[in-house]
Amino acid sequence: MALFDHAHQRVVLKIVYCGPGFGGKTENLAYLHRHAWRHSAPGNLIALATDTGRTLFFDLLPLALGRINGYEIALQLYSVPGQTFYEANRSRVMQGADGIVFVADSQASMFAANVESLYDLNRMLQSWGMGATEFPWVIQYNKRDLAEAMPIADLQEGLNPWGVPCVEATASAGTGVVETLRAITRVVVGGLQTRAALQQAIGAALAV
Ligand SMILES: Nc1nc2c(ncn2[C@@H]2O[C@H](COP(=O)(O)OP(=O)(O)OP(=O)(O)O)[C@@H](O)[C@H]2O)c(=O)[nH]1
Ligand SMILES: [Mg+2]
Repeated sequence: MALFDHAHQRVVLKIVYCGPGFGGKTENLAYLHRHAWRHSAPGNLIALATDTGRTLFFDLLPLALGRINGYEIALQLYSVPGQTFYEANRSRVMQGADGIVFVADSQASMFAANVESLYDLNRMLQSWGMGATEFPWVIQYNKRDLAEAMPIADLQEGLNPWGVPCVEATASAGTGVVETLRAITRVVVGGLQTRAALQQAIGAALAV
């Protein structure tokens, strides 16, 4: 849960990107890192990957957003490994998340993998004593550029019976990446004024 450090007037929000293997989670963080880097807002992108670039334990991108209502706000963006056999690593990294982005792969051939990964996410939320409608999370439909991408209506019907917010993306081109980050912070942060200030701070940090 959000780390409030009242002594130093600092709040850290932990956002975790999960979803099927090869869906584009690391690509989201890499894009945010590249774009924030020019404005010197983020720390380093720490990527713990296999030598083929698959996430092994996690990626971590810290993003400092400046002061809101007197508090220094920082996001810690994690991506977990999507591959099924890394479940133990995944659940360890997801512990304490304030919000989750489920990166779905829009390709028809990946539909079953999306369903399996969503099942995994639901089981984890249940183990935290939460239902899927009680926890702040959003779905990103990634890889919209590919010919095999399913129509959004079909993806919504098949993958999002809860009606959580969704964003279309082509992470490799950066499309929809910042919108996704805005969407998850919108559902994580309560209070309209704080929410608006946070959206502005994200825009400033990423120059969008
Ligand atoms: N065409 C296309 N390729 C994408 C898109 N997003 C990511 N990719 C590619 O898909 C591959 C997998 O992307 P990653 O970001 O490594 O996937 P991941 O979800 O982190 O995978 P794991 O770490 O194994 O769980 C890479 O080759 C990316 O460049 C997209 O929107 N369109
Ligand atoms: Mg990865």
